[in-house]
Amino acid sequence: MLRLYEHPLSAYAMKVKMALNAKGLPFEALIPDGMSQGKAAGEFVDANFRAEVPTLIDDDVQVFDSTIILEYLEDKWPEPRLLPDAPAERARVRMIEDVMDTQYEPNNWGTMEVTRFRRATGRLADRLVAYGRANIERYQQWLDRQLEGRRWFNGTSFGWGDIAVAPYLNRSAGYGYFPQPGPRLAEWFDRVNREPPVAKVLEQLKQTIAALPDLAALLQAGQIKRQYRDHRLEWMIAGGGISVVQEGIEKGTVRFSRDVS
Ligand SMILES: N[C@@H](CCC(=O)N[C@@H](CS)C(=O)NCC(=O)O)C(=O)O
Repeated sequence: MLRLYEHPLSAYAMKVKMALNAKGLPFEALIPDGMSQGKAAGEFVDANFRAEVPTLIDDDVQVFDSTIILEYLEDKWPEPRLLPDAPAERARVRMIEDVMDTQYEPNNWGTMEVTRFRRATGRLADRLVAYGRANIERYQQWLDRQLEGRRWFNGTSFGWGDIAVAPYLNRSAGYGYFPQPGPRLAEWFDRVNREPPVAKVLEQLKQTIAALPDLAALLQAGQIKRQYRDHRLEWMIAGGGISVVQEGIEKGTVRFSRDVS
């Protein structure tokens, strides 16, 4: 059976689980031990030296990165097709996915760093939260425009384009940032969340959020060391939180990406 190293809060992992569900592929979901401290080891790290979820193991095939995993699934199990047929439509969907993975996502991540991990207080916390919120609103307006004349991000039916957006919007909704009612995005959001491959993953997300421990306390106690990487690190600096990065390095609560050994 397919094995997926994942975490229920990871929007990247949610993309893959939604695609696996949409294709009707059974899989075993595993949460890597030691990941939150940057101490993961074993089969997971053997398959992905970056030690990031999602990572898929299919017998002797090891695939990391959510986009590449979706491509692998589509190549190996082409039916039901998740990408649209026309080259221009495929390119459009892939651009939406890239924007969500790299530019939208850090706003969710940064909001969590401040609100759940309490990386900042007072004026700095307010500034960082406002920065994330303003960006999310702007990207949601952009997403709304992408739906002009379309029922789904994928085109005429649910597919890859919708799987690329749904996890991130649901993570934002967890902070109270719902698409504004009325326009296309809000209607799409209700529609996509009722799709069975999506709904199943959202149920797991809901249960995980409801049972979250005090993450800031675990961070302070040295039990969590967070990965600050590329777009996320840039978010923290551009949003005005360079002191958060500096303090995290000094206190050992921030780490950078793992290199190949
Ligand atoms: N580009 C990767 C990004 C994956 C990623 O950043 N995953 C995070 C969780 S959301 C992770 O595993 N970080 C490593 C860690 O926290 O130790 C993808 O699309 O799969």
